[in-house]
Amino acid sequence: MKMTELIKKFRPPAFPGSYILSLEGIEGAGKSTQIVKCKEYLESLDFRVLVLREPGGTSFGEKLRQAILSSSAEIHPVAELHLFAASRAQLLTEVTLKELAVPNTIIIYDRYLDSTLAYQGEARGLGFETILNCHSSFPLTLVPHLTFYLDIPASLSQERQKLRNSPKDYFEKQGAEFYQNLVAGYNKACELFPNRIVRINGSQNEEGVFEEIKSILENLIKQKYETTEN
Ligand code: Z5A
Repeated sequence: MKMTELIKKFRPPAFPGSYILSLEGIEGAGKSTQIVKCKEYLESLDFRVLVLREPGGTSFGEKLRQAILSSSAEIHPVAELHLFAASRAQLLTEVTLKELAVPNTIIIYDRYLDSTLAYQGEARGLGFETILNCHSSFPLTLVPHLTFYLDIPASLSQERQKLRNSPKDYFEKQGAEFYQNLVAGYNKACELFPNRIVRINGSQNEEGVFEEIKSILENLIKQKYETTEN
């Protein structure tokens, strides 16, 4: 299927008053840090908030996560793509769609489709069309209502990884070029989905990053109340 036709297939699920958000970015961009802050903030506004991580989030998905991230063998990019898609489909049906049916729920994804576009599509060289074609059947056509892309340069990612000083996983062992390609991949994803993905300057301090995210969340919530009142 052609790219223009393909893109039209991707839509957020329609559950009144409930939303999916996702946070994206290269390693060390600050996704986990900001997710904690978002959850706390949204709960203070009486939303029911669930955080899910990809790959993972179900017992099947966590086994896939372990298999990928601890792999000492090189995994073929097509195999990687299908493993991430399998974990995603399971998480959507086993958890996300059921939980979203409860009104006032916000599900925050720590990585989603844009990670596959950047990692497997760009850095692993499969191309965006291959990734989107693989996701062109339900439930994989579901996308978040809003995605925050925490934009940091590859050099800052390496610095933050060094500071953390933990053993490197499968992807963290890749070289500098891989990280440059990831940044290029995220930039392309932002161009492809300009209404869904909001770019945030992730090089600021934690509070600065959260202030930007919070102001966008405030707008989303305001819209929700305006829609409910009309
Ligand atoms: N992957 C894929 O290839 N395809 C797919 O479709 C999907 C995933 C879904 C999952 O790894 C791997 O799977 C991932 C892509 C691949 N690659 N890797 N590796 P993961 O979930 O284990 O790892 P991660 O998502 O990259 O998490 P991370 O490295 O922990 O990054 P983060 O959550 O964005 O960052 P953080 O933990 O919030 O912060 C990192 C450090 O920086 C920490 O010490 C913080 O205190 C510090 N930090 C955070 N924000 C700031 C600011 N603003 N200033 C200064 N310091 C900060």
